Formats: sequence, C-alpha cells, structure tokens
Amino acid sequence: MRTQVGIVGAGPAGLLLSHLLHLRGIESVVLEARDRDHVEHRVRAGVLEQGTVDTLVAAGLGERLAREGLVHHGIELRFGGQAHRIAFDELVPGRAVTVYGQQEVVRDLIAARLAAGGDIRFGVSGVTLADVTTTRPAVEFSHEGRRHRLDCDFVAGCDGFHGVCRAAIPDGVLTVYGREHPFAWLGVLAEVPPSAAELIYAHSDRGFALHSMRSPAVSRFYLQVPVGEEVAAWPDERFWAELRVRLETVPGWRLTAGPVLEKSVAAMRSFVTEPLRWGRLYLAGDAAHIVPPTGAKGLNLAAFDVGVLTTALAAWFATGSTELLDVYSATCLRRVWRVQHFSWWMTTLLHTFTGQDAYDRRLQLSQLDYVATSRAAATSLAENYVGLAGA
Ligand code: RFL
Ligand code: PHB
Repeated sequence: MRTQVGIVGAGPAGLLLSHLLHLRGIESVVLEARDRDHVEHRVRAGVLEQGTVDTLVAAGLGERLAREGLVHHGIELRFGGQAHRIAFDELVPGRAVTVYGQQEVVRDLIAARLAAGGDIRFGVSGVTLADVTTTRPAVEFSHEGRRHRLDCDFVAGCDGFHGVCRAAIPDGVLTVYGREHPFAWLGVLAEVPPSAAELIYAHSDRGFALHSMRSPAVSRFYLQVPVGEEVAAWPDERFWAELRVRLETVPGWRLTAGPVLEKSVAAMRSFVTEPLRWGRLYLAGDAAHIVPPTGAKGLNLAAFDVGVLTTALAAWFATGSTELLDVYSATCLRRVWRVQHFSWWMTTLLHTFTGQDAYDRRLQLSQLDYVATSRAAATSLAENYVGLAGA
C-alpha cells in the first residue's frame, strides 16, 4: 500500500491535516486505533479561537459551525465575591471565540473526508514506524486480522500524548520540557441550559470551577479535584452541591442543575517536546505538546500545527523545496511556547495549590484584581485567549 502522507491518529490534528492536504491535491491515509463511534463521541475541548474558525471555514467546514457554533465576545472571571467581564469586543475589537464541541469538529472532518473518498482506517492495532530517517518511510499496522505496510513520502504523528510516534523516536533526539500540575479536572456534560451567557472562570477557596456550554440546551462544567480522583467519588448530588458553592458567590446568581450526560476526570499537564521532527516523521498536536485546559488552547494549537505542516508539505510536493519543512518545528514552537505560558499562567492564577499559604492566595487575588481593573492587563488576557494572530 502506498500514499504520500501516512497519518497516525484520527483526532482533530490527523483529520484536519488529511483534509487540508486533500484540498492541496495531496493523498493521505489516516490510521486510527479506536472505532469511529468512539472518536466521534469523545467529549473534550469546546472553545475555538478565531484563527481555528477561519481555517475550518476556508477549508469548507464552516456550514454547521456557522449554524450551531456560539460566538462569544467575552468571558467572566469570578473571584472574591465579584464578577468581572473580559470584553473581547472592546479590548481586541473584531476578534472572538466560538463555542463548538471538539467532537462536532471531528464529526464534520470525518464526514468531509469520507465524502471525498478519503481513506481512514479505524480500529487498527500494532502501529510501528519503519525507515523514518530514509526518503522511503513506512507505517506498519494490523487491520481486520491482516498486517499491512503503508509506504509514504512522509509520516505525520498525530496520535496524541499517549501515541506511538513520539515514543518511536530514539533517546537523545528529543528534549522534553514539562510540569505535572498537582490537581485534575472533573468534567461534567449536562442536559441543562447554561446558567450564564458566557463562560465563567471561578477562583474560590475550595478550588477552581468553570461554567462552559455546548449549545442552548447543553452545559459543560469543570471542577478542580485532587490528582487520581475517581469519577465514582462524585455522585451527581455531590457534584452539583460543590459546583454551587464554588460558583454561587455573586449576589443573585443561581446555577441550574439538570441530568448528567457524561462525567470524566482529566489530568492537568504541561509538556513540550523539541524538535517536532525526526527524519521524515513530523509530530503535530498533543503528540508533541500538551497544555492544561485552563486556557482552552490544545485543539487550537493542533489546528495551527497542521496548517503550518500542510503549507510546508505542499511546497515540497510542488517544488521539492525543504525550506518550509526545515522551519516547521521552529515556526510551531514559537506559538507553542506562547500558549504554554498563557495556559500555565491561567492555571496558576485560578487554582488552589496544596501547600499554598495565605501569601500565595493574596498574590492570586491581587493579580485577578489587576486584570479586572487595568485595561492593559485585561487586553493581554483577551488577546491570548482569542489567539494571537499569525505565527
Ligand atoms: P487527540 O485528540 O488525542 O487524537 C489522537 C488520536 O490518535 C489516536 N491514537 C492512535 N491511533 C493509532 N495508533 C496508535 N498507537 C494511537 N494512539 C493514539 C487516538 O485514539 C486519537 O484518536 O490529539 P490531537 O488530534 O492532537 O488533538 C488534541 C486535542 O484533542 C486536545 O488538545 C484538546 O482536546 C485539549 N483541550 C482543549 N483544547 C482547546 O483548544 N479548547 C478547549 O476548550 C479544550 N478543553 C481539552 C479541553 C482537553 C481536555 N482533556 C480531556 C484533557 C478540556 C479537557 C477536559
Ligand atoms: C470546554 O467547554 O470544554 C472548555 C472551555 C474552556 C476551557 C476548557 C474547556 O478553558
């Protein structure tokens, strides 16, 4: 079997890369370990930066997004008994974010690839890479009881943080940077209209809470919980009671509860690997870097990486020039590190840390107060949140 670009992983990075390459007339095969139903129902990110929306629209994926996506012109920071709006429309005019679930993006991408005759193999196993440092790399895998070899010009490692592509790179090639944050997020999807028009990021003495949403009828919530917390420790009543205590801190504001559709616990990690390339293997998305979700950035970074990779691969296929491929890693890492800082900053600003003392809490409250009262500080948050323009 042969293709131009072998893509490991059908998350947003792998699927969008396959679609963008197709629009440039470049063939790919996507190899995915899970089945289609699993991939389409995995509840994850919810916030798309302006640049991600622009990429999706330009790639012909804007129709349902325009119909069902919720455009938000601000977020709320809630702390010390007060609510402060970060008004994107005033601070970064003309830029906004769109609330549209990651699984909707994934569904739109799978539908577009299959409609165009794209080759996505779900349920593959035993993926291994071969000859990646030669001009004839290959991906070997098992599918429906048979072993296959996919010969390609390039391999894209889009298989997420726990994938095999980054792990296939020998010791000494990559430098890894990271932090494990000392808490996790309990995420809950509920069939209840949002209790607020915009997202609420809440700082409280009992830990961070986030009120997000998916549609006018479905809300998404997160609670800071200890590392290693089991979902079973959070029956619905306990979850709603704790969310109320952390969010109902502003006079007159009430949270509406409803039937829970999904509940899960996610670890909070910051991680970067450098460079994003080994021979003809290019890493993109969570395979290469992870941010804690407090800044709502992971999916957006994945989309940025594959946009840069598409342009570089298209130049190589058109002219044989490696100029853009050679700077792929550096181009992406510049944005990756900006987003690393923003996500780390939002995380340390809003969470409760074990061992944190009264001095640390005062520093957090002072910084929140500064963001709420200084236009310069609020603008810095806003421009990072909606996504910095360009590379
Ligand atoms: P993914 O989505 O993990 O996809 C990788 C795919 O590779 C497959 N795979 C393999 N396939 C074949 N062989 C193997 N050996 C394989 N190993 C793995 C996997 O099954 C999977 O299908 O990575 P990708 O495409 O890079 O996309 C990254 C995003 O999923 C991630 O960054 C975001 O979800 C992060 N994130 C958020 N990002 C945002 O931009 N905005 C948000 O609001 C936001 N909220 C979040 C988040 C992530 C969260 N969790 C669960 C950590 C909220 C949460 C709670
Ligand atoms: C979400 O809706 O899933 C979401 C929103 C904002 C974040 C993280 C997750 O910062």
